[in-house]
Amino acid sequence: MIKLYFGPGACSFVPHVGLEAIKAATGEDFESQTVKLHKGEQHTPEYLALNPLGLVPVLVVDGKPLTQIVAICDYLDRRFPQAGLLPADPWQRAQAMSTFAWMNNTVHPTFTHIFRPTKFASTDDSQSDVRNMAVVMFREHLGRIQDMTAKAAPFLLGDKLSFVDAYAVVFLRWAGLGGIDPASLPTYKTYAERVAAHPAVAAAMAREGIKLDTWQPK
Ligand SMILES: N[C@@H](CCC(=O)N[C@@H](CS)C(=O)NCC(=O)O)C(=O)O
Repeated sequence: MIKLYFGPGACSFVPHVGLEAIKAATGEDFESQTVKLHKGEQHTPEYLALNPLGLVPVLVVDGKPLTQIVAICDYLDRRFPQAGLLPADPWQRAQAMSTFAWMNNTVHPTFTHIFRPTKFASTDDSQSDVRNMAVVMFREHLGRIQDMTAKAAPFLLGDKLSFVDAYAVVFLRWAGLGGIDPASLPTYKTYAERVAAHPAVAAAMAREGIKLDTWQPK
């Protein structure tokens, strides 16, 4: 049995979408458990036993925990290749992993500096500086993703939904929360609306109780 621990709207959305796509393609069902990050549920002894880093996602497979999005998604794709969540061709797969790794190790941590500047600086002024710099960097990363979405056909890797599409949706949602108007990224926004309409993405959004549009003008 497979079980996903996820935080609504968090990066755990990426494997969550994958599990929905796998269910649709293979019939393999999964269990899920919400971790309320704002309530600190990631720091309970029970959760830390699964992931000592106190982060979502965790995928538990037959009672054994697996952490880190890239590792979880690689595992899911190798176990359920029928879902087509990553390319089968070695070169195309490596190219997809290159984008996926960049999203996970660069774009994602940039947003962490916006959302939790207290992790990176100790005074109000320095935290505000960290946040402002990170907004500029995050906007640049989103511009790079928008360039990719301009070539999406209809998804980033071609005709099949993949993990990088799910990550792209996460980032556009975070952009709105970080004060970046998604209307300033029109091609990306149109692409994300298309991805959000995919049944696997819509099912994961419904379970998490989230919407694509998070932007609130001041
Ligand atoms: N590199 C990790 C990043 C995981 C991560 O940053 N998770 C965030 C949510 S997007 C989290 O659990 N944050 C909780 C906290 O910081 O307390 C992965 O790929 O799984």
